[in-house]
Amino acid sequence: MRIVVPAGGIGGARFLRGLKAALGIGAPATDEQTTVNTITVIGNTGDDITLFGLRICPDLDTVMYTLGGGIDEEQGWGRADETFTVKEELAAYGMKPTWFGLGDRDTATHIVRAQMIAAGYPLSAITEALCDRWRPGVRLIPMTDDQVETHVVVDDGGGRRAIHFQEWWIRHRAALPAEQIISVGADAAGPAPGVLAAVAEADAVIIPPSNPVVSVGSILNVPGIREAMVGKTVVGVSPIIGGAPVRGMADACLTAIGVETGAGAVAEHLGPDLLDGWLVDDADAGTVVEGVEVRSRPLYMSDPAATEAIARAAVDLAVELAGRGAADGGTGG
Ligand code: FO1
Repeated sequence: MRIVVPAGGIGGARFLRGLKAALGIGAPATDEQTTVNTITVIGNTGDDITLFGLRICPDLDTVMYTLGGGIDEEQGWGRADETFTVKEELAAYGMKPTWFGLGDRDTATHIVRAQMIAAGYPLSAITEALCDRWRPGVRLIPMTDDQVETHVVVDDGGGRRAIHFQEWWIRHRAALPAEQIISVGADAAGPAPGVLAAVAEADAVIIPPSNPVVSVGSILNVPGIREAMVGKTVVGVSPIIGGAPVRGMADACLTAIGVETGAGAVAEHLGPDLLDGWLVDDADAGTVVEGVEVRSRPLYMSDPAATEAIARAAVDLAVELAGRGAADGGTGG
């Protein structure tokens, strides 16, 4: 099977580890294995930020490190065995900002990326080059090679102003009420090379439990990507369980765009025209979304086996719905 996964950071990366296991990717090939399963990840680049002359791509790096074995497991972002000497030295020079956790090992990734940007390489080529080292076992393509950044409009008493998503997320822990969340540059952006072809060739699109606004939402904001997916069999995994996000602060993002923090509300927000299937946790078993096949099962990615089972269920639902679509002559979507 060829699966396309639009993914953000921590939740998406962890889900992808389970999806690889469910599809036998990375496991020793068995001789009875007839079909080759592949995963193409469309990575969110809206979190990207330029700091100290370096271009930092948090969600691309989180997927690359998590699937490549270099992630700080506890944090879910950044490198294992990390140190912060460069960060401390920058602060000693009075360099701002000091709120961003710039790790020394991680900085090597940002230097390679900055050097390749300076040499004229697009982000998609740079990501491919970085993945040559990490071998994540999936094809990782940024959603676009153009600059798209998520900025958040806040008013903390000093008047309305837009701050970078990372400042809102890290410095303010998303506690500053967001009046607007904007994908700056999205309208002028185009899908990166390979994105639309991967979606067209996919047997299914699986939307992981990433942040539906700033991760999945940013990817769908790139003109052409959502439209391409509508025609495919799409199954999503709810990032909200029992009215609360499993991790991170997706509720602050949903509130900012006027969407209720609920498994059903997120599916409605993503759109019944896009979603064919939606996995919700047993806590949300009664969820009904018009035009979407809702199934409930445990959704806590509490360990690798649980995550693999969730991914397996998403794939199985996609296969079922694709078959149903073929049966009634539809193309899914
Ligand atoms: N998240 C934090 O909460 N604090 C940090 O200091 C931090 C630094 C950081 C550095 C590199 C990187 O790739 C990710 C980093 N993150 C940090 C996560 C980052 O904010 C992600 O964009 C969010 O977790 C959303 O995916």
